[in-house]
Amino acid sequence: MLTIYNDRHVLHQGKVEMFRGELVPCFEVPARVDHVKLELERRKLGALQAPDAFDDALLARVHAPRYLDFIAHAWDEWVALDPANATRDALPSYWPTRGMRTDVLPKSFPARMGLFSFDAGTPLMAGSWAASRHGAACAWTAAQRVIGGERAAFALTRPPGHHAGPDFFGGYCFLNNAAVAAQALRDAGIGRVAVLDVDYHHGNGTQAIFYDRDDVHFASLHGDPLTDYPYYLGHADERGAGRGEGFNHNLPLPRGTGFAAWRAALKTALERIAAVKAGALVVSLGVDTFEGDPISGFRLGSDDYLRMGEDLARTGLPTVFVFEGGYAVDDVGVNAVNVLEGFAQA
Ligand code: Q9C
Ligand code: ZN
Repeated sequence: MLTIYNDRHVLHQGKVEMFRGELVPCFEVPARVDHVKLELERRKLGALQAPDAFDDALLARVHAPRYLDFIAHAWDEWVALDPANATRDALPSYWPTRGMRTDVLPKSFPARMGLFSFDAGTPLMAGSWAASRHGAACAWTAAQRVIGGERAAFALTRPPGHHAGPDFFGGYCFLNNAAVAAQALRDAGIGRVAVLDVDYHHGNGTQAIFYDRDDVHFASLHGDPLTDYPYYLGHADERGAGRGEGFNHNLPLPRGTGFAAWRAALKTALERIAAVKAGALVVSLGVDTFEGDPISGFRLGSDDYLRMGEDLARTGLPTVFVFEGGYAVDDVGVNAVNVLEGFAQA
């Protein structure tokens, strides 16, 4: 499968994230992508291509200008607070809650950092912006290849994207790569695009970006937000708003879900995608549904990812795969590439 890759992802390399009251080493590490790349090369599964030149204005198709402006300059502002910050990752510690103002942009950097985020698990460092925008460029380029006639293309990138919303970061994500790809497919004239999110965690950012739109259908299979991150979104009764009503499809599943039940939910999601007459598919490909994942609760085995790929291929839709989560680092390569191989061989 044609894979769009760039090595700038290593510029984003968090030291620590807040987890249960302490700062612990980051789960989202550069080695995740290295393993996928090695496995693609080992199986000779298609060529690796660099992303095309990318115009940052394309990011403003899915993100708010004041958010992009914040993220692009956040590291410099963090270091300007205190030169000693240069050796520390930036993390938020204050958030506006119900009844507080988000329309007035504070001058204080920590206050803005909280306004534009929703957790303390997403460290930002010197290379986060560069890595994120080159990652978005990979997703955009993968969409361009599919527009150009490829049956499918894979954006092998990190940091992941599906938790990043119109104006917020979180869940290890800053720019929503899948949304950038979906918007690119729309801009090329595909009437309706489906985004299918198979990451263990609900794609709250992608849902938020497209919630009131009927031209991008969002479907997500994920750990039930009653028990799992991101907790405050991803319930089955979130069906879209306004014109977008009926074009948001959440399928929360309990912790411990194995492949048989997961696959039945996938069938339900794919039937709806066919019913809404999507002309292209973007897959948010997280493999943190794996039984060995350290932060997730489903029980998919490595071979199940081959079947997943086969099921996705049977949609017959031009497909952009975008890499998302998956933290069992040694297994991430085999599991992600199994999906791509199952797809390619179906
Ligand atoms: N025990 C992605 O997979 N931490 N992001 C949750 C729960 C945040 C995951 C900890 C997980 C974010 C792209
Ligand atoms: Zn995830």
